Amino acid sequence: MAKKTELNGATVADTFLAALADRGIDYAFVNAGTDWAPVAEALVKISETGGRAPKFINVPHENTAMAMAHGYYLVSGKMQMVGVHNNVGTANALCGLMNASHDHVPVLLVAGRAPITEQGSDASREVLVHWAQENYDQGGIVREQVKWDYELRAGQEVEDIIDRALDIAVTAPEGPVYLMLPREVLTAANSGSTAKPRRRVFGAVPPQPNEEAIKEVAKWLASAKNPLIITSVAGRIPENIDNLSSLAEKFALPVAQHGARCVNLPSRHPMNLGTLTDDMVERADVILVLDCEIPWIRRQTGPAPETKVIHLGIDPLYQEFPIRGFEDDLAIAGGSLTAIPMLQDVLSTHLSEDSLTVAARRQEIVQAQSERQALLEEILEKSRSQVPINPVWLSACIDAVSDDNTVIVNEVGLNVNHMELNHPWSLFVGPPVGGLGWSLGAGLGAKLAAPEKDVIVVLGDGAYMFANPTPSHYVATAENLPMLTVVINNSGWEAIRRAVQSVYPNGRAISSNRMPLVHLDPSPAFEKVVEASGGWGERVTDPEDLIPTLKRAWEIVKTEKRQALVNVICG
Ligand SMILES: Cc1ncc(C[n+]2csc(CCOP(=O)(O)OP(=O)(O)O)c2C)c(N)n1
Ligand SMILES: [Mg+2]
Repeated sequence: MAKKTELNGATVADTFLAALADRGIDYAFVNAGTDWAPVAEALVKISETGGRAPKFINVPHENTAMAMAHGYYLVSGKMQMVGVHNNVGTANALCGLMNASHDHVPVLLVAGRAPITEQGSDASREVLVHWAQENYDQGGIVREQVKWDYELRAGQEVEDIIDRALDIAVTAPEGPVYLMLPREVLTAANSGSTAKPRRRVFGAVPPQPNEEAIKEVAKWLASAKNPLIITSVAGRIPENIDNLSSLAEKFALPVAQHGARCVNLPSRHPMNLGTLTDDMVERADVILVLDCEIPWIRRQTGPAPETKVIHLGIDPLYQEFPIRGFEDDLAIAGGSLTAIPMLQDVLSTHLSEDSLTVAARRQEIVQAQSERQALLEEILEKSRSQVPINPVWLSACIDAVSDDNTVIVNEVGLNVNHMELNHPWSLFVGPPVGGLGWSLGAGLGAKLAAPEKDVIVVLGDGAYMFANPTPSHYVATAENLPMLTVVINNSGWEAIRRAVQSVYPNGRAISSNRMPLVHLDPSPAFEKVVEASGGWGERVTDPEDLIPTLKRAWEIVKTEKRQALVNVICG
């Protein structure tokens, strides 16, 4: 006869939930399985007895759940939990996990385990799948993408295990951690009915840059004629936007962005050169690569041999990449939050902001910026009436209907050079590993973290189909998270067409009538998919209709609190 599971006394599951809530895990984005039975039981007990637990949100795809935790963190800086079903749920979460890992986003990913006993406990195996759902090494599925993985064992203090997981996840470089919970352990009685409190702040203080090394950088920058700062994510730390603005402005140090995933400088900052171009790299005599994984594309460009190159970041060598061969004269491990003001202080002792060098450079940059602006306007003018709609025009239209309260989550296709983005929350771009299907979930997480903000997700037609649209639209309605989705629909995978063109510029595929592997036609009526969850959808083909349709969609999102989708037929 099996032992009776605990009905009234405290179980490990109760303590687990209370400990999470006490540690600031407000949400659990969960896609459950048979392994989650003890948690379902504990949640009801907790609600009846006034206990504490994160709010559980049912998310009908693991990738979406991962992306929700990801988006939530980007907007709030607060780590959350994702719950999945043993090995199979873990497999489905893996792409989202890679996105979090390479974007340095901490997430507590919790997976059940198939019951480890065949008999002898109420938690023992009761369905066929429990045999095949046990892996020899379940943690091995995720080990390359997480900073820590562990299985909670019988008799262990659950709070200590959670604390260890959270400490590791939030310590820079941040990243996901993986905890497995066997059903037998969760159902076991736990004598301590209240979770042990947490005494100190989470994680370790990030490494500080070496002062001597910063002095060296300041010396090089002070004597540079054409210095250049390249970044992709410095602005992920909101204070960095002001600090970098001040450093760049004071000493006329231009900033270009390569693979920017956030706002690093306000768009109209005089030193913001926008997207990096090859000639900027080739012309510079000192380059500071600041919080940037991929500063340029090596097969295409690179600094001159005498150019001094500095890489600065928490891990300036990006050891997560097996190969990364960007040259440098100095690599400095340290947090940019400290490094930027430190550099500004030291640079002030070498270079006066009123010096002739700085004044001349400022003048030159002002001139170059006005030429750049004129060119951008010319490009925009040409795109304005093109059919099918040009993504440049779409970017400008999205900009036109956005304001300081807008959060843009972009997976594929926006041209930020045609937009004005000024705040830390104005833009979040998909992770560098590019596991498609991220942005709908990330947008939902962003909206949950900042319900007062207006969230717009912009993604390609390919990305939309990767993003589990039915689960995502379902969550938007079920959890009251209305947002606007804009699909840049070119009926295919333009990225693949570009790759073929790049590798075989004179090849057969590029001149064939229909290139293989790139077409997604007939294109589905995505505007109807959102209707299935009570949303509003519209398709736009005429560039003149774009702004009015986007405005109408926003109106529905903001006043009716209904999600909306605009399917933009693009070239
Ligand atoms: C999970 C995943 N599978 C496949 C790819 C390879 N891939 C990169 S871009 C791309 C096409 C994206 O299509 P879409 O969103 O329509 O953007 P477009 O290329 O048309 O601009 C694909 C399939 C990927 N990055 N991630
Ligand atoms: Mg496409």
